[in-house]
Amino acid sequence: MKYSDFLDLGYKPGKDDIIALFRIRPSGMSMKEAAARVASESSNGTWSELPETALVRRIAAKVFWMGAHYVKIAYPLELFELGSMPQLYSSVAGNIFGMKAVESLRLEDIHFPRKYLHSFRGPQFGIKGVRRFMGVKKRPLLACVPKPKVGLTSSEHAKVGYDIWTGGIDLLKDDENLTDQRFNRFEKRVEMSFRMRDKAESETGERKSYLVNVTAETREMLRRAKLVSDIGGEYVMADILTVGWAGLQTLRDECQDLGLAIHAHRASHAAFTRSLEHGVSMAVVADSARLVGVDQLHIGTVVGKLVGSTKEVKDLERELSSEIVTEERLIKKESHLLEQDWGKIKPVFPVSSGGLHPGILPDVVQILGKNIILQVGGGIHGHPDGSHAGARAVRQAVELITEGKKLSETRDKELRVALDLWGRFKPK
Ligand code: CAP
Ligand code: MG
Repeated sequence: MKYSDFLDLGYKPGKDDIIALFRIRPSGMSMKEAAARVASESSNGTWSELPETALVRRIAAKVFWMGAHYVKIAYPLELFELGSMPQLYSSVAGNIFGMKAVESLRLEDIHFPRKYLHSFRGPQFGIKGVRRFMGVKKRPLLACVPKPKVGLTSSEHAKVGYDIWTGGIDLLKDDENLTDQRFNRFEKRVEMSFRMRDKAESETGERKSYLVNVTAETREMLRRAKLVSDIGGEYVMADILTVGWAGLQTLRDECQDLGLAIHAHRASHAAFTRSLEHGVSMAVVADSARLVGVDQLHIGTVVGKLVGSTKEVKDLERELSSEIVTEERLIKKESHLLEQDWGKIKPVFPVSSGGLHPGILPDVVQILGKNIILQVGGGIHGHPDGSHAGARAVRQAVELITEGKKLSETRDKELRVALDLWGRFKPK
């Protein structure tokens, strides 16, 4: 088979095909030539002509649609190993990004057929399950990461937990790079924080939980997850890209047995999602995380400290929480989604985080709706009256937003102080 055999613009994808949408900028050749090379290298071809058997022809990918900048490629299901996220990435997000045939290449979205979808577990709890065990029906769930992100001792960390839980926050969250440092040992932190959690629950009468970062080498990560379950936790948190898809799949299996939900932090994603011309989009990462089965995933804020356009962040919310995603027209330079029926794979709770504070929470809810988790770190601990007051200000803001009122109507001191300090400041 030669490169041109991977182009078939008359092909109609079958119901079992995996479809990938790429943005391609060819290098010194036509779009057709570049697209055929991408289909070849991401399925079963190479630069030299190969003898073709019936099997080789059958599992070859086909470029079946081309626009000015985008192409769609269909991959027969047989090319893939069911239930293996690493193998999917080795194919459709593998060698192709380094091909001399392309100036740049971006994998924008993937459509999965039902057979492939159902070879993965998907979330154990999803949005409804999390709302049920947290006992929060309508308002956004609230999370808070201690700051400094690293640099508190285990007991200081637990004390911050107590302050924010009793201030009205539902979830204490570890930072992505807080794991098991000398000054803040994992086991001690977990033990002390859960003791505080129990105290906060009995004092407030509300359900409280802790997103415990178990990120580590895979076997150690499983050991830490077991510890969380033994102590009565509901969640583990993992930095899904730095532990890798294989590690995450193993953790997902373990969490099924332990009955734990997974909070997914996406640290390092922007290394390959940020360029709109090259790499893998965050939508693909979100799809993959939903398939493997995380229960909550960071998607951005639009108005906070990290990059993410309104369109991109809204698309991520749609991809995570819809049962059926409908395809939209391709828009130049923006992200866009392929059609996807998620079947029995549950929706994932979108987490908006990074530079949030009370004054800009209404903007986030206006963009994403109320079925989200709002995570606030610096915007709580930077409150002039401390973390407890900062937590109260966030809860007061969210109560007003949920009732459809303006923050300026507040009579609460803590919220007033936060609004006077930050107004609608957008951090950078
Ligand atoms: C937020 C955060 C998260 C970012 C990650 C932080 O803290 O805990 O890591 O939100 O980005 O340490 O920066 P602040 P994303 O509330 O203090 O900003 O959510 O986009 O994945
Ligand atoms: Mg962080």
